[in-house]
Amino acid sequence: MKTPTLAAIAALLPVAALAHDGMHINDAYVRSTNPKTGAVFLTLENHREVACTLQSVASDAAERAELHSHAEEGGVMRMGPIEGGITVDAGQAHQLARGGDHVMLLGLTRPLADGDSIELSFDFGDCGTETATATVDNQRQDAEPTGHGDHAGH
Ligand SMILES: [Cu+2]
Repeated sequence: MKTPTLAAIAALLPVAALAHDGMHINDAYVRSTNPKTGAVFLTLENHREVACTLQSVASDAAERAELHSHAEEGGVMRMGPIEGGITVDAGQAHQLARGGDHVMLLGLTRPLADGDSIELSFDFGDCGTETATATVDNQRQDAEPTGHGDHAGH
């Protein structure tokens, strides 16, 4: 168990010195521009000494959560489920960002508005399970490498 005191100390130390060697989920936020679906963006940090794979995500806020990516097919950007999860090598980070990988929320149990928070559970298989809170922020502007921010409503 992490205590606030340990977390505060850990924040002052470089990654390699962290006592907590699990997966970290940083800077999570949600975009939801229709009442049925949303997309979650965040950064995965692997503080372990082995590669870890995000296998699935669950949330009480939606009937289903899927790992999605955007990919170009014949000049058209399409999004769809990621086969085999998202693997983050030891000591590395992987960003889920607009126009790229994201967690898709399907069948929202209630419409989400700016400022709402949802809880998410991340299954990393052998690397364990982590939870995170994500706040809805439809105003946020990330870098959008594909210019495809309006695709499918997110
Ligand atoms: Cu999607």
